[in-house]
Amino acid sequence: MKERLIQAFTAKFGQAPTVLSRAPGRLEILGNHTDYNEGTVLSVAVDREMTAAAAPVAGKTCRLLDAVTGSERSFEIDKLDRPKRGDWANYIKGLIVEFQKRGKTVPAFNAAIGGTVPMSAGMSSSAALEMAMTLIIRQLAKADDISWQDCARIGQACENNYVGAKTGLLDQFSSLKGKAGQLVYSDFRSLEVQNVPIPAGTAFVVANCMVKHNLTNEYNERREACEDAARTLAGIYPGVKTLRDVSLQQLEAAKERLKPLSYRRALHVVGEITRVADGVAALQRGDIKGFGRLMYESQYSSSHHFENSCKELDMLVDIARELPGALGARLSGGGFGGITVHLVRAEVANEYQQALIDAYATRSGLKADVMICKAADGAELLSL
Ligand code: GAF
Repeated sequence: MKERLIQAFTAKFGQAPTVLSRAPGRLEILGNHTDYNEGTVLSVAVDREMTAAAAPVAGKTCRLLDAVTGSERSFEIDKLDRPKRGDWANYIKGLIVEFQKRGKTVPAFNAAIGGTVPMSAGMSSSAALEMAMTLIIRQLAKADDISWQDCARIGQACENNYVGAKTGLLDQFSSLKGKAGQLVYSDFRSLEVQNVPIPAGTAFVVANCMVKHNLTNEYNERREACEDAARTLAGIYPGVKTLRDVSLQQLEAAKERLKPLSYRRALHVVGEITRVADGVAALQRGDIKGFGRLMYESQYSSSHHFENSCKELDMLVDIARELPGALGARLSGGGFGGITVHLVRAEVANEYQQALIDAYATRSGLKADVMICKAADGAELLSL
């Protein structure tokens, strides 16, 4: 992987790269749409990653190569004010803008990117690309004072301001703080993370339902509804700033004063934050079945309260309930299509994978892309 990227870089730009990085994609295991409500999430960085190689150049022109598709871009480093809708280069230009806003001088550079995170499937290929490139730009700009949390914020700001999706910090945190064999527990209020061991004898099976709806509009609408609920609740309960501060009991007691839609969105988020705490406790006492049940409850809540599931995702989770070896399953990430993550007994993971493909094909007529994912270490610069 690394060697092929270096070769592609050298062939295209006629120079050797001076800096190289990798950053993994992620799965969200429990805690859906909680990050931008200052909640908590259990996620995992996976063994599918984006890699990037770069070298500074004289002048102002940056050149980019997507070493997988051969697609190329070039732009002037001091003319980045207007994103081109839908262009993959936005994920890099937006980062440079954020470094510049923080007073950093980013030299022009050539960069080649590659990777194995499936695109637009819900494993956060975009955050993986952002984090791989953020580490590189930090190095090129000699910006050692940019902390890992700042790196995550730079990726988020790139999404929010340049790409136009009002996403939280989950994907960047997971990509940066993953660890082999471990989950990532993130607290989006304190911005602290801890690694939590993945229960022995389990595996993650990931199924792409092969349907994708418009994420950006739906996502931004969900966020607005959560913020609307938090504003109303802040007027009722002193000290409430975000949905993180609200218990399920308080939410129920205030139900009639909330817009029905905002109430249902808040019910999902507050329920998810509760499920993350319950999930951590279940893992601590070695209750894998209890943990799996929380994943199913999370899916129910997505489907009925947050309405960020779809019939294909529901179908994959329904199939899981019938297959031997499944402990729990739910959608992972923003929703509206994309992937489900299944926690299964490791010894049946291969058979489970095939059984899921077959049952989904029979019921939906679609061929799901199904893979087994392992937990991987977080993003890093690599030696050349
Ligand atoms: C997407 C977003 F990018 C994350 O910030 C998070 O909100 C997630 O959806 C839902 O939990 O991956």
